[in-house]
Amino acid sequence: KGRTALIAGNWKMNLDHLQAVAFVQKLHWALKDVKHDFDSVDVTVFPPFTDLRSVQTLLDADKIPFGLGAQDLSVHDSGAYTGEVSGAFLKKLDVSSVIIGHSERREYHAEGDDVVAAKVQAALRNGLVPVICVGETSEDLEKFGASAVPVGQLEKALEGVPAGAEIVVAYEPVWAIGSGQAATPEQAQEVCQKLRGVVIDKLGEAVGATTRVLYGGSVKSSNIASFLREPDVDGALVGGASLKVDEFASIIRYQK
Ligand code: G2H
Repeated sequence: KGRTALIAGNWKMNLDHLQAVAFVQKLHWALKDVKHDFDSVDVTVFPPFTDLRSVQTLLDADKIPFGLGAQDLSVHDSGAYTGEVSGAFLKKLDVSSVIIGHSERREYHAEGDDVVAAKVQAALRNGLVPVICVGETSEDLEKFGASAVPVGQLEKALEGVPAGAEIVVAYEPVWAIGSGQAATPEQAQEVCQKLRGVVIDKLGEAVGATTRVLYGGSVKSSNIASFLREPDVDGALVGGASLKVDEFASIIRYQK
């Protein structure tokens, strides 16, 4: 495929800053033992905001080759927006990427496609790679099939994004999130291929060829290899299984 796999750990609202530091240290050790080759896979962790400074300090001090991501950002860069965190602040903490449009934000915080598109713009404006999440609910699946809703969501998220922009796309069928019921690799491939088609249409052939399209939803060590074998699946956005050191280390060490 020519694209380095990306294993992204979305911790959601789990692990406080002390637990986060201990976790990253343990994970690094678990991977060191087997002389993990970090050239073949990129690892990024997405802790809660309150952990970012501590985790950044640790990654820097111990030269741990994990990327640091955030789970959300404001559409604004600064100002009177109580409770919000700006992309500019994240960038100053060496955060490299930010999850946008996760179904939990869409559902519990009423974030629609307009907000998602504005957040994608805010991320790019601040030099952050947006990890744009799309996916259909089980009702969408019944009514429209698997790909119509995620394709529509991605088209809207990419409106106004300049050709050549660096993005990551994550296909997360809502019915597969935290349910233990992952999509099949074939289902994931079918939708990920269509999503890559959207990236090609909107941002050009070259960006489409290098953009990483991830699968997310009940990924674990026992199914990761089957997803990564698919030609258009370039990695995984991992929730529950990214909170267990041994399990997450096994996912990172997946064998094709
Ligand atoms: C989907 C995924 C991570 P889980 O939300 O983004 O969570 O792996 O727990 O299904």
